[in-house]
Amino acid sequence: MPSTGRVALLMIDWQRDFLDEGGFGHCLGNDVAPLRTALKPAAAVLAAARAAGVTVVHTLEAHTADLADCPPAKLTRCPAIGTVLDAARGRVLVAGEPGNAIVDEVAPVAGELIVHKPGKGAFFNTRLHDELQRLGVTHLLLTGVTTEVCVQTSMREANDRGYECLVVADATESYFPQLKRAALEMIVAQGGIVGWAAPSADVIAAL
Ligand code: TIU
Repeated sequence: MPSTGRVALLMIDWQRDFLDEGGFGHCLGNDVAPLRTALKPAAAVLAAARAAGVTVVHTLEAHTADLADCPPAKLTRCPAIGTVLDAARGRVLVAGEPGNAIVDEVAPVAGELIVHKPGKGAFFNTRLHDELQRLGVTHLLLTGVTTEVCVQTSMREANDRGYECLVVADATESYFPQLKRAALEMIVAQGGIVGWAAPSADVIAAL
């Protein structure tokens, strides 16, 4: 374990769009209930990271109001983006809308970094790499949703940028249990080709 100053915790896309009934994830045809099972371990890792003085970064899959940062192919395949499915939730995957908020269980506190990302990966068209470099971060812990989409994409991007990465296995979840299993397997295969996975209890003990 490196000194805590070199570690950052990435909390990936814990937003209502993916966790709530009636949100974006639900409108894609998914049962959203399984995602909530990872919230308790994620909240525990978040609390331990805060207590240890680890840098905390929250990402959101969030577009600008004019959708200028949304690639046309993404919009074609997900035409719900930018529309209102439910007035209480506002526009889907648009920054600042109520549905784009992080759920209460893992809500950011003052001083934590919040990164809006237009893609699935946290490094594409964001300031994340620059911020982490500025802070001297070399090692990343990842929690979030969904495992095989935004978490895995972010971890692969981080791996290619030279970060040592570990995904917290019970603090990430997918709409598809078999895809979560496969994503975790492919990350650690071949001697950690993308990085490592460990249960929250081990990560908390190490912090
Ligand atoms: N659909 C799905 O599984 N995920 C996403 O669209 N975004 C994230 O994973 N955050």
